[in-house]
Amino acid sequence: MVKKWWKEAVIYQIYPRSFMDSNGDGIGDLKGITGRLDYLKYLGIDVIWLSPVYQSPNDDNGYDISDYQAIMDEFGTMEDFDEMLAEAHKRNIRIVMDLVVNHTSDEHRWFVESRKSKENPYRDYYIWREGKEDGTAPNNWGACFGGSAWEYDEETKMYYLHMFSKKQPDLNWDNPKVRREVFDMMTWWCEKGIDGFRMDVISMISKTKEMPDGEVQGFYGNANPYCVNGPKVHDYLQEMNEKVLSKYDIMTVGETAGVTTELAKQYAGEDTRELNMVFQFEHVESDGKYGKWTDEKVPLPVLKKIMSRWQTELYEKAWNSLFWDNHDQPRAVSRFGDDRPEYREVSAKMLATCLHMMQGTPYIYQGEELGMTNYPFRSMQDFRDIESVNAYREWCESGHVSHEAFWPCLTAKSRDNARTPMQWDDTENAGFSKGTPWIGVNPNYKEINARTETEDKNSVFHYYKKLIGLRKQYPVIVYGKYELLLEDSKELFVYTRVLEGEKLLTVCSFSDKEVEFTVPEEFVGTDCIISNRENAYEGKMVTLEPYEAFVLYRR
Ligand code: TEU
Ligand code: CA
Repeated sequence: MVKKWWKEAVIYQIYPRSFMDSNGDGIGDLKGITGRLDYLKYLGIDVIWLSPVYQSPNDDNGYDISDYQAIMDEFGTMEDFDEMLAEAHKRNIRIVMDLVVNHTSDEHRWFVESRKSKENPYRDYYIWREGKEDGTAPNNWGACFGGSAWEYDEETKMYYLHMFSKKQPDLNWDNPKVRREVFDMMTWWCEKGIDGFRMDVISMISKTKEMPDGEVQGFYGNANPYCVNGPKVHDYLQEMNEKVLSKYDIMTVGETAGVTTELAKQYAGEDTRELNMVFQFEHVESDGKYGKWTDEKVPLPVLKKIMSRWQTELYEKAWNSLFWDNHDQPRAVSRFGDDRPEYREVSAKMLATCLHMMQGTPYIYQGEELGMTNYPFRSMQDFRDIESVNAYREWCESGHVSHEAFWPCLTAKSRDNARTPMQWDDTENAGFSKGTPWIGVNPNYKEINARTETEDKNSVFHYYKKLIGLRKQYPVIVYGKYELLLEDSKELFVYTRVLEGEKLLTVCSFSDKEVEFTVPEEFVGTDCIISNRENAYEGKMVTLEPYEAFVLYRR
């Protein structure tokens, strides 16, 4: 397998709004990030993925961009950005930018022009259609954040397409001028010295020409067959690669909603000249009662099957990313582990072990390294996220589902779980801000915070630090071949990795009870390189404690 720096790296995602507020306005900012780079260096990560910091009216917290070459006022200035980049590079930390080019904000200059008239030179930068004869939307497609995917515009009496909120109109990638503008803008950032792009919903940039009604699911028709993995997506990515990406030593990761292992071999193939790796979503989207809203846990055998398929099918063909959570997902320990006080730390460490010993580039979402948990929401007033707010309106206030039935699902899955402020210490507002934070701080910050954990060698933080170190030390963790053991076990996730003469065995219990486990013969008496239990494993027959995890290594 070809060696690459980005295959060996560990990436840390920062959601700037919630990371660190330097000036007391309650909103995280760039200076705040710069001030915490030493913390990230100490943790040992190599790359930061920075969620959007561009100018934005914040309908979707920066994923609605009104100027790609300016910094959001609340986050600081371009000078602050340059300083952050320089300080990161001094510490050998690279910065990967979020590239949101499936859509812009409706306040972007291109869209302001586009909606003015049918003849405007920017008209064709977006996707405009006439309504049906009776004046209703061109088709029945629903948007990801609720409502129709079409918005009527008075000015020209036509509809524009928005797959997300109505303040996020989709760009028309079939227009070569749009592609040129985007590639020029990317080049500008590359020339500045950034180290890569995480590409927001990049699998959605190409739409079919025909736009028929979609199959009704919930309240609207499903647009995905016409908008996800569309007819020209690979052409456009190859063009982007040729014109921009191939000219720089950068890394790229595509947020490829709807990707399969087959498609990943094209998006992130070893030699397909598109992207370096993808985010796949099968393991975080295999649940749902009301659309994505559910309070049920994915059964372990299902989870193992999905993760293992990605491990084996991409081996030596394409590269994958590894993640349990991000700014769109609930907290890992609350969702896949057990956030009850007695199990929170041990299960957070177990989940980290399970993920970091796999093949792929691991991503740590801010606060995951502390075992931060979901937020105890009390009322709708606590929510900030447009998706959560709209969902409550669409499912509950409309009378489709009772509050009692929907509430546990909403609170379990809301994106706001991930967006509460980073917990730095046990002072007011968890040390995040001297003002009033834009979103509530999780009340558990007195116990769960970076200061306490950096001082305690047995903390979740130090466990992550150790896992990152192991990845640097053992090539088998990066390049080894994966094999799942005990496929049908409902409690244990066990797998091996093999590279030349080296072999790893990873054993993780997802159970809150004791589980018996027999160590495979070839690993009896070998080295335990990490364990989340005080008296590490010994012998052949093992009684695993709740959420126990360990890794054995042999030559
Ligand atoms: O998310 C893309 C996406 O597919 C989301 O619909 C995701 O599945 C959903 O948020 C889960 O509830 C990206 C960004 O990561 C997200 O923050 C943005 O809101 C979205 O694109 C629009 O830019
Ligand atoms: Ca601030």
